[in-house]
Amino acid sequence: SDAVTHVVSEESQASSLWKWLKECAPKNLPNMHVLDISWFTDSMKEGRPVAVETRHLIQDSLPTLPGGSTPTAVATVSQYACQRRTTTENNNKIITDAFEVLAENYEFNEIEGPCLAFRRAASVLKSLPWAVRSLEATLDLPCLGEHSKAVMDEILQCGHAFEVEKILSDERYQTLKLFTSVFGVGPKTAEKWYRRGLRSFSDVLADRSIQLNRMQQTGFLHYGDISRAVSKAEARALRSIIDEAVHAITPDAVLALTGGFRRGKEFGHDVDFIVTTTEQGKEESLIPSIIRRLTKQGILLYCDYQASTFDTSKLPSFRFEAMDHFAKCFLILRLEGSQVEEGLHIAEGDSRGWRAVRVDLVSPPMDRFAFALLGWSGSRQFERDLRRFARVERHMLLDNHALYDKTKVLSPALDAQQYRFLAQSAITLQKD
Ligand code: 8GT
Ligand code: MN
Repeated sequence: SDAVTHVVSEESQASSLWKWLKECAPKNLPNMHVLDISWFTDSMKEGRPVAVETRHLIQDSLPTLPGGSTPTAVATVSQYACQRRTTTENNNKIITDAFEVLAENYEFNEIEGPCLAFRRAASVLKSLPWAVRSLEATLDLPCLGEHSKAVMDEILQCGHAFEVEKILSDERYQTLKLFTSVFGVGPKTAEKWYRRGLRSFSDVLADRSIQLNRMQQTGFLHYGDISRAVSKAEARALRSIIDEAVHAITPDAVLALTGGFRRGKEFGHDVDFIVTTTEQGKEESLIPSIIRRLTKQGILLYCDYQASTFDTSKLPSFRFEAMDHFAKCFLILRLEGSQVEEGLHIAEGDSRGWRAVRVDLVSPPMDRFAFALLGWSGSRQFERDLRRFARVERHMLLDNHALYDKTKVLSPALDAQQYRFLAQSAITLQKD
């Protein structure tokens, strides 16, 4: 934004920071202060932005070496996703798609270790700005085990891996994949249906002994729409709808887009928002009010509301993979074509003029906003590694509610030390 006056950075090389800034080419770059984190921590201590001193400045680096060549840094790839710069461009899609199939198959078989290992390996390959062409090129990369390397080698040699092809043509895998693609159907339910000999949606719907819950009924009803990706333009339209709703409810509402679209993805499976109010405590009634409003507008097709179970006395939670305690709701909204500037992302020949879209709202109290925003930005691997980095490298505990120093209790609001940690550990949001 051209309104930016101060840019704060930590642990980035002056040269790469300035290169990036110049690429972004904000009009007021000459008037911006480009500052080291010390300016920010000084300001936090003072409780106000302090005057910029020379020691705070990150100076534009010296010119590159004669001949225009820059020294080639030894490109070490971190084992932590939060320390890797990852763009939405995936140069190794053939390999990472294969890894995803293997990971998913392990997930269906409830074998956690190898499942995570393949997800981690895929995440490393997604972060590479180059395409892997030989096994040798991956020698220095972290998180690639024997199994991943064997699969990768086979793909590099013959374009596909036998093990992956076998899974893809496996009836059980295909069926579980199909069933779990329905909103409200997890691996357990899918497995149960498979064991009963059911293989298709019509098998499931014809089986009188199966009682679909409300979520699954909705899942089948809107299957086509929900399994179709949501576009950025549709996400923008939904943002306007939610924005209008929250501000009609309370003028001090705060709305933030999070999830995949916050990372810059072009498409997503849903749209995630954080909604809250600057007045602490007032956020409690916010989601119910939004739901009432959307119902009145006739655009609420499905709603699963979960009230807050947030209790500061019960923190920290040591169950990091668990859901957070904030009030939230999982919605399906009716989005009209007329509301989307670039038109709906629908199948050719679909002339309904509307589609159903999955929307998640989460509502943390304002003093937890930063943690909720970070926790919901994803990707899953990024979040997992950020927590692991906090634990292993910094002896801290991070979840969607707070960051804890294991040796002392920190204040709930983001203080200088916490900010420092977050700035240091999350060099950039992982874009995949
Ligand atoms: P997408 O394009 O497929 O929607 O990709 P995404 O936006 O990255 O995934 P998501 O499933 O919508 O989840 C967004 C992030 O929110 C993930 O990193 C996930 O770990 C985090 N998250 C929480 N709590 C919850 C929750 O209760 N439900 C969901 N769906 N995601 C949650 O921290
Ligand atoms: Mn999402």
